Amino acid sequence: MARALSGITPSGKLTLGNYLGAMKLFVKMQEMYEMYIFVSNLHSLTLEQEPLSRKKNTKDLVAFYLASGLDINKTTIFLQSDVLMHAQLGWIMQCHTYMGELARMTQFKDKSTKHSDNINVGLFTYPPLMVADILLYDPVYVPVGEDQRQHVELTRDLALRFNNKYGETFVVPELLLTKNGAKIMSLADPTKKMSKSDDAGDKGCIYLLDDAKTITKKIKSATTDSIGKVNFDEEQQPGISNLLTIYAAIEDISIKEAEELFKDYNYADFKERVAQVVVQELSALQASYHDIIKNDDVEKALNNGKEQASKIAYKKLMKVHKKIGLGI
Ligand code: ATP
Ligand code: LTN
Repeated sequence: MARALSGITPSGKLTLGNYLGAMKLFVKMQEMYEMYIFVSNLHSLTLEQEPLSRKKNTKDLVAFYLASGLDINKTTIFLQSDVLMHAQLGWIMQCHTYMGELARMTQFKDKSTKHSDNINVGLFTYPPLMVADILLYDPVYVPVGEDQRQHVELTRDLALRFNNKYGETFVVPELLLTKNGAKIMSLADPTKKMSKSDDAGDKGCIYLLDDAKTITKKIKSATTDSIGKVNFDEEQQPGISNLLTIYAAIEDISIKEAEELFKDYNYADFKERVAQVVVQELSALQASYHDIIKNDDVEKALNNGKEQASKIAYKKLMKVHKKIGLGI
């Protein structure tokens, strides 16, 4: 089975976007690939967050991986900080990356504009750490959203650069765009991505732990348009298109099928129906999340993940050390 690897950063409360766009996809992928899924908590240090909230977001992320259906017999789930080799290969990768390459990264430009009071060096050198996260495990595929494309391209460049300079060391991974998973937009401003670290996002975001009343209220007040017909048209009707995307992703049907289903609905009835399926899906997810927390399943998964991931990462790091002349 080919290997695939991805991670999510515990930078805030998880949203419906993370679930439909990433987690649900990982669950499907574990039937086809040998999956490595981790919590990129070292990356979360680039943005300010209270330690207790980082801790809770981290534990919740693992609990939701499990609640979504990731199975530790098929997927290795681990914390980035539990596998010390990430930081070490990250340093080695920094020393093979040019300033110009990092200065081009649009995520750095976006995040440093958004968080102009905290432009720390880590925000700039984050991509070589992501390169290390990937190359330690030799995955063939890296499923991520469009926003991570540049980072995966850098990973390919560095893998090739390293292999050419020191001899075959890393598998050159391929980007697997998660665009088949849904891209969920903010309910308040459907031209922007629903994002967990968006401070103004509360109204626009459905959080995975929101209760039924809150979810329904948010969906009912989602921004739409004055056209009055349920169509999928991201340009003219971004709000309605977003709700169709959410419905289709939850029901596992195509957007076309969802469009057909609702073609005679008015907006109020359509929103009502979307709210129902979201509430239904998230109630089940939440029930499973609470069981997982209660049974210490997070700790079990992470102990197992740490051990398995460390073995592979250690072997790869030692190979790198040898190639570049560390040690005698
Ligand atoms: P941040 O606000 O910290 O950038 P985020 O909520 O945008 O966080 P990430 O941690 O960057 O999420 O992404 C984790 C995974 O979830 C990625 O694979 C990403 O593509 C996916 N994802 C995040 N938001 C959405 C969304 N709105 N729609 C679809 N997928 C999403
Ligand atoms: N940067 C990613 C999370 C991430 C990741 C990775 C994804 C960190 N390291 C390695 C895939 C592979 C994000 O913020 N979405």
